[in-house]
Amino acid sequence: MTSQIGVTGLAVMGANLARNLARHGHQVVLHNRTQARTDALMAAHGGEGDFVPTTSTEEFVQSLQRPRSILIMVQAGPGTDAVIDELVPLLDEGDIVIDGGNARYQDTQRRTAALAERGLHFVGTGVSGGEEGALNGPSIMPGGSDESYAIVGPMLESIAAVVDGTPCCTHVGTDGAGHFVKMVHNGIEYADMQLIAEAYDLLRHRLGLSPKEIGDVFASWNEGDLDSYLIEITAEVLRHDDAATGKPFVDVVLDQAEQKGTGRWTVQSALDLGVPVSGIAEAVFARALSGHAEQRAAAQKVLPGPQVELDPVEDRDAYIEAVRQALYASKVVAYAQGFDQIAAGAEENGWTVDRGALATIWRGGCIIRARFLDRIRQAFADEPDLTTLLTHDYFRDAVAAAQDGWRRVVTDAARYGIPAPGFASALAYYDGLRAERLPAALIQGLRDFFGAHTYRRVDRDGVFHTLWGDDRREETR
Ligand code: NBP
Repeated sequence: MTSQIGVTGLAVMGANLARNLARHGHQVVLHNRTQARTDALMAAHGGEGDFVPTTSTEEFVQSLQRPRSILIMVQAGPGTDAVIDELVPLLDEGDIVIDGGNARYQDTQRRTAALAERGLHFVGTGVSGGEEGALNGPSIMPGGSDESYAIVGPMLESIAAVVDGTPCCTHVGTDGAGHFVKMVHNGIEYADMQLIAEAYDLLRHRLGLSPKEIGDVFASWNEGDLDSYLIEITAEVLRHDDAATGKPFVDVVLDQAEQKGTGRWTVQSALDLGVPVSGIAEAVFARALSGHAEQRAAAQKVLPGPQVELDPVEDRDAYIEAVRQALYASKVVAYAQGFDQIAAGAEENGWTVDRGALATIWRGGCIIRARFLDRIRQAFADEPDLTTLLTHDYFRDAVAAAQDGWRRVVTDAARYGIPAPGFASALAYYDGLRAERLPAALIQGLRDFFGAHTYRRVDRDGVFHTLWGDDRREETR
């Protein structure tokens, strides 16, 4: 299906999405605050399709047929509000404003409500895949009303990545749902990268492999269950040598990971929802720790590590397999936690989010694309109300099979003082989930002791308090 759309914001993402839309036969009306970007796009790629460049917001809006579909691709936050404020007075009832930036989902809820008051549709849309995906097929997560999806959905589906004949674009839910799931997607991406980094670190510092050798290990893992974009590019980055020094590239990069904020938002939201996304949180905190250069420099000088010699690893291949198992099992935990957060967010906000459909559209186009997501899609197809991915037959058996290696690696990391917070916390989560009794009972006792916070009993209904400062009689509250 071909139609017309306006794109405002022609930096790297907007320009590439505009080109992708034009290549799929849609007429694309172009606008950017600074005219030079529109001119540059026309000069370099104007011949690729049916573009209509405009020089002002008024001309942009007037060039679009009603109901208008307008995609905003500007810097998230105040930039998006500034563009909306400029556009809205010029729009007519029924027009659709799509925000493809990395907006906070609460901002999207606010904007949806404000535009609805003026009879306008707002479609907060997650877009993943970076620059390359925007041009050749991203994974697209639109929110908004059914009515607006009926109009813009086919256009967005036409430019999305395609896996097994299915476009990587689905109507996620109303108002902020699209940006919420994009946020969690990014959180999962943080966890994925942290786990990959821990696997690398163990192979390097426990086994003594070179970056190139580890790159080969990752390339071989990419042939199996771990087959994914991130594992594939890990092999590439590890095999790369720095042109200036001839050293492994990974050795000349400053070891301080940066972040733009979606990982932090994911954890903040998870805290509000009470969902333990420990894998994502560890990844966000590990990046934060890496950036604390002063503390690290001070600690390196004085904090002793374990006083043990590195035991030689007798079976190198078995150790590599154990690390693969730790990576795989920890990854299942991180994804399970991310999907739990999506379920909780949907419930809290009144969205109907189909987790299987999300796994389906994350199979291609986006940064976390992986063969593994097809298993997740299947799990939710088998059991749409699955409480946790970890109990689905496939993942239960896969993690059980990986358990020995996972435990060995976490033990080893602790013994030799190699930080592996993602592997270790995922294992603690797994053990916490399956434990028959948790020490939470003691915590309840302490809370009752110091604050009369009460507790429930295993053998009787009701709420109880023990008179700790008195004769320790138990009262019913
Ligand atoms: P940037 O995030 O770098 O934003 C640059 C664009 O925003 C330019 O077109 C700029 O106009 C415009 N802009 C700004 Br800044 N303030 C404005 C304002 N007050 N009024 C009007 N326009 C304004 O561009 P990007 O990297 O292409 O990303 C666009 C969006 O897509 C962002 O929200 C980003 O988070 C999201 N996203 C990015 C990726 C990625 O991989 N980069 C992936 C997925 C989503 P100017 O030319 O006049 O300065």
